[in-house]
Amino acid sequence: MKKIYFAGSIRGGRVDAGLYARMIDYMKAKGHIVLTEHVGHPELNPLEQGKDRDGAIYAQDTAWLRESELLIGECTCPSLGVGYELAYAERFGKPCYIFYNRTKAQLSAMLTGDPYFHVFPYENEAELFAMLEKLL
Ligand code: 6IA
Repeated sequence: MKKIYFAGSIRGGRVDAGLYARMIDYMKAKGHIVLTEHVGHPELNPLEQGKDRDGAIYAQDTAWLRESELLIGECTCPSLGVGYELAYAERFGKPCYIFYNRTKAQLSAMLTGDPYFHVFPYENEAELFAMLEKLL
């Protein structure tokens, strides 16, 4: 049983929200704790904002990052927040596993070029879940 920080795009775009939800359900079904379940929530409104709200979000997410044992990121849809979280997790020595669909996206060289990150390109969801199973 591991405490997982799942990172996925919110204001970067919600096209893959359904996939995030399936990944989160899978991790929970394997008995893990996902600290950031809301990332897969279909009704999360990325336009909602406010300085106070955002400050609280930043404080909570960085606390969860420090508390987590590993980070799993789905990075097909580019997100500044996810990029920030990856660098933050690296700074605190948390293992980082990055998934992206290579038929849909090219990952930033700042991620593929950093030997700290474990990068898993996949072609379809079956491949993604097979990789996740090996990892967890
Ligand atoms: O830049 P992005 O918004 O795409 O960044 C997404 C990443 O930042 C996710 O992995 C989250 O962990 C974190 N994040 C961004 N926004 C939120 C949030 N509220 N709540 C929790 N974590 C967040 C957004 C909802 C709000 C717009 C009402």
